[in-house]
Amino acid sequence: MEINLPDEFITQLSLSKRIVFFTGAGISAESGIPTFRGEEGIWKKFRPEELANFNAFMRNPTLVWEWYQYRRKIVRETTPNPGHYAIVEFENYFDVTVVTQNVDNLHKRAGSKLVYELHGNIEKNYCIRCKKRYDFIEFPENQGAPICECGGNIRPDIVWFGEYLPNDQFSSSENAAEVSDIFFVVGTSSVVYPAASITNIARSAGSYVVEINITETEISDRVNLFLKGKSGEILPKIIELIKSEKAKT
Ligand code: BV8
Ligand code: ZN
Repeated sequence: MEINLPDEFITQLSLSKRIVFFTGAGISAESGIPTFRGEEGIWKKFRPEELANFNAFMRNPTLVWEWYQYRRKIVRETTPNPGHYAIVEFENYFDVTVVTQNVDNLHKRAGSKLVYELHGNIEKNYCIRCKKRYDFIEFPENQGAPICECGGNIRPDIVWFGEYLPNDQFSSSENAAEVSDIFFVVGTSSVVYPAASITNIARSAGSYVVEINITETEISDRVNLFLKGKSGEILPKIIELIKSEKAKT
């Protein structure tokens, strides 16, 4: 697939030091993980209000727990794709921060060193009563929602609708956006807040905002550069370009 990268972008890359990648479900689509709002999106089958919120969990812990077990299984059967690995390669040339809305752990599995997880991580869990952690545990299949030794329900450490984002992750992400030279928005519909407000911070701070998506989104008319296509194809192309430019110097 031919991707034309404008000279302005190539110049911007040569002048930049700090890069932020703000990613959503689209970057994991080529790993086989369904997105939320696309044609094959999981919200098509399950309504978020019914599952991704605390009341739904308290009403029916087993239904919500099994949904996350189903998604954990998908995540564990997938691997990072060339898009994730290209972002790791950027670390050879730039100071890179990844700010992800994804809970699939794929950026860390690909080897990214600095990843802020705004919506949590599907491999992490905690007891709602005593807050005991139950991270990276293989829970038995179809045993219903697990109960902590204190008797409390164990829940996924994921930010549900109506819940606050982890303060440290969010404020560190805002700071990284503020000082970024280039801010990539990759594979997100940018409809979920307050995560999507990070892009506004980058734009107001004067970062060069590049959106990579297979289709236009509601922010596409407000970015410096919109690259239409799959992130697993575009990001490796940009790395190739960087390597060839570096080889000239
Ligand atoms: C909160 C659940 C109180 C876990 C998720 C304004 C301010 C604050 C809150 C709100 C607000 N307005 C509305 C709200 C409420 C709500 C919200 O934003 N609702 C939206 C839907 C209108 N926000 C909240 O409830 C948040 N908390 O508000 O607390 C508060 C109030 C004030 C201030 C602070 C706090 C909590 C939000 C987190 C909810 N958790 N998930 C789970 O099961 O995962 S949201 C869910 O959407 C996922 O976490 C996901 O990360 C997130 C974003 O989705 P995307 O990643 O963008 O995925 P999507 O499918 O939408 O898009 C994929 C894109 O990829 C598409 O554009 C597609 O074209 C593209 N693509 C596909 N393939 C490729 C590709 N691109 C490139 N290459 C490809 N190959
Ligand atoms: Zn407990």
